[in-house]
Amino acid sequence: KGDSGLSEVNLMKKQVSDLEGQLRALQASFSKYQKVAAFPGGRIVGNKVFVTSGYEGTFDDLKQKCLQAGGQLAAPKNAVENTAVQQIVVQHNKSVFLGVTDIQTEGKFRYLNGDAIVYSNWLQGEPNNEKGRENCVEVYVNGKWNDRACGEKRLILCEF
Ligand code: 293
Ligand code: CA
Repeated sequence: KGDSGLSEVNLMKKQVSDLEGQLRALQASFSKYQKVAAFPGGRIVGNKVFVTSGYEGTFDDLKQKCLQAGGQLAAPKNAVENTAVQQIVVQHNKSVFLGVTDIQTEGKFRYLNGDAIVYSNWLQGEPNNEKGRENCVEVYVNGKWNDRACGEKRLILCEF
C-alpha cells in the first residue's frame, strides 16, 4: 500500500475542509432566511436580506438596533437593492433611514464603515442640508433619497 494510504488521508482532509466551507456558507445563508421568517415582509436580493421589525427611532437608535441583531443599517448599493428598500417603505408607508451619512465631512456621503458611497438615488434638489443640519438619509415611497436630520424618527431597516 505504501503512501497510497497517506494520499487517501490527504484526499479526505481536503473533502472535509471543502465540506466545512460549504457548511459555513449554508449556515450564513440559513441565518439570513431566518431573519425573513422572523420578520415577514423582508426582501432578499442576491446575498443580501433587508428586514424591518416595524420599530421607529432616531438614526442612532436604528443603527444600534441593527448592530445588536448582527446586521447593519440598510445601504442599497445598486438600483435593484434600492427597489427592494423602496418596496418595504411602500409596504409600511414610512420612510427609512439608510446606513449612509455625511457626518464626517459635510456633503461627502459615506457608508458607516467610512467608505464613499458607490450608489445614490437623490431626489432632484437633494441633498440640500436644510438649515445646515441634515446628515442622514431617508428613502421616500418613490424610492428617492433625501438628506434629513438624524434626530428625526424613521422606520428601521437592517441588512444582513
Ligand atoms: C426644503 C425644501 C423642500 C425639501 C426639504 C427637504 C428637507 O424645505 O422642497 O423637500 O427642504 O430637503 O430635508
Ligand atoms: Ca433634505
